[in-house]
Amino acid sequence: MSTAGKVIKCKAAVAWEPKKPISVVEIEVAPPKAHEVRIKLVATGICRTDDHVLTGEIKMNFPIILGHEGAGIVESVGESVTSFKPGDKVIPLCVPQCGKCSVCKTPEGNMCDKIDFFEPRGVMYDGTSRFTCKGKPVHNFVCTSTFSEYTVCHVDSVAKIDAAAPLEKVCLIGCGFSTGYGAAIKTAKVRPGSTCAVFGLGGVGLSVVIGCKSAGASKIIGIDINKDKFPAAQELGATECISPLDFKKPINEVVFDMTDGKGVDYSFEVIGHTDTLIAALASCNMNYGTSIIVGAPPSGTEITISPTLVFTGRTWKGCIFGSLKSKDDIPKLVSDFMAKKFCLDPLITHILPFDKINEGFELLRAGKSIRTVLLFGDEKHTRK
Ligand code: COD
Ligand code: ZN
Ligand code: ZN
Repeated sequence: MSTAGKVIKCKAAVAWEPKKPISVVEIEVAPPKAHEVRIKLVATGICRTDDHVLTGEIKMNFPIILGHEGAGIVESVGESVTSFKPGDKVIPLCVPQCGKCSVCKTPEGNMCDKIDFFEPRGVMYDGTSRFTCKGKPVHNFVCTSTFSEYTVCHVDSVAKIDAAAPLEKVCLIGCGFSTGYGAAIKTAKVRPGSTCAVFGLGGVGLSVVIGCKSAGASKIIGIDINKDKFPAAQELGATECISPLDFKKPINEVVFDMTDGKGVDYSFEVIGHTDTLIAALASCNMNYGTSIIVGAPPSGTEITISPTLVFTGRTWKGCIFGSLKSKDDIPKLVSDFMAKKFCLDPLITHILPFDKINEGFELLRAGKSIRTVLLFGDEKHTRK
C-alpha cells in the first residue's frame, strides 16, 4: 500500500538534550511539501560532528534528530519536484547547493546561503519541521537528519546517485569521506610528487590520506595520538605514521626533521583543536607551504600566532565539506567509487543495526571505531 501523501510512523533516534544518550522512539514524519522529497534511509554513518552536538560543543536546537551521513531511497516527492521520483537512490546533503545564491554561482565557493550550520534553525526552509514525536515538533539537523527510518529533505539538500551504488558504503560520501578527500583534491589541490602531513587519522583524516595518495603525493605523514589508527592509515597511503606523544620536541619540528628541514608542501588539521591548528601551520614549508583547516574548532575558541608564520609566504585556509559543490560533486564521487577509483571499506570498522546507535557513539568516543555504519531494515548486521 502506498505511503505517499500520508504521515509515516517510524523509528528515529531523538536527542532530547545535550550530554544525554539519544533514545530510539517512534516518531511521525509528515509528507514532503512542495520542492521536498521523503526518503527511506538504508544506512547512515556516525560522524564526530553528530557527537559534537551531543556534547554541546556545537550548538543546535533540541530536541533534534541528528545524522548527516546517510543514503536511502526516495519514498515520495512533494509538489513541483521533477528531478526525483520514488525509487531513486539518493544521498542527503548536509551542505546544500541551491544553485541560485552568490556562493553557488561562484566557481570555488560551496557554503550555500541555505546551509543550516552556523546559525541553525533546525527546520525546513518554510520554517516548519516534518518531524513530530507524540505530536510535538522535533528539529532536523543540517537539513538531513539521517538517524531516522524516514527523513524529508528539500531538493537543494539531496543528490541523486547511481542506481547500482551500495548504499551501506556510499553513505560515507555524504560527509566524512567527501570532507577529507575534497580537502586534499579540491581545497589544497595536492600536486603529484608533493609531501603532506595529516594531523588526525579519524574517518575524515584517513579520507585526506586517500585524497593525497590519489593526487600522487610522494610522502604522506600521518599524525595521531592513537596508534591504533596507524595500520589503516598505512593501508590507505600514509608513508610514515607518528605519535606526538613519542617526541619531546614540538611535532612541527619532527615534521621538519622528516622532510630534510623543509617542512611539508601541504598540511591538514583534521582534529579541530587550536593547538594542532598551529602545529599543522608550522609544519608546512615557511615560504610555499599550504595548511588546510578541516576540523571545526569548538565554538567560541580563539588562537594567537606569530604573524611571521604566515608573513613568510605560507598559505592558511579552511574548508567546509572539502570545498565540494555538493549536488554536483557527490554523484561524481559515487561514480568514481563505482569505477573503483577509491575504496571505502577500510573506513568502515563496525556495522550495527540502527537500534544500537548509542553503542556506535560509545565506540567513536572510545577511539575504537573509524566509522560505524548503522543499517536500517533487515540486512545482516555483522560487526567487522
Ligand atoms: N594530536 C593528534 N591526533 C589527535 C589529537 C592530538 N592532539 N587529538 C585527537 N587526535 C586524533 C584522535 O585520536 C582521532 O583519531 C582523530 O584525531 C579525530 O578523529 P575522529 O574519529 O574523532 O573524527 P572524524 O575524523 O570523524 O572528524 C573529525 C573532524 C575534526 C574533521 C570533524 O569533527 C569536524 O570538525 N568536521 C567539520 C568539518 C566539516 O567540513 N564538516 C562537514 C559536515 S560534518
Ligand atoms: Zn546556494
Ligand atoms: Zn560529518
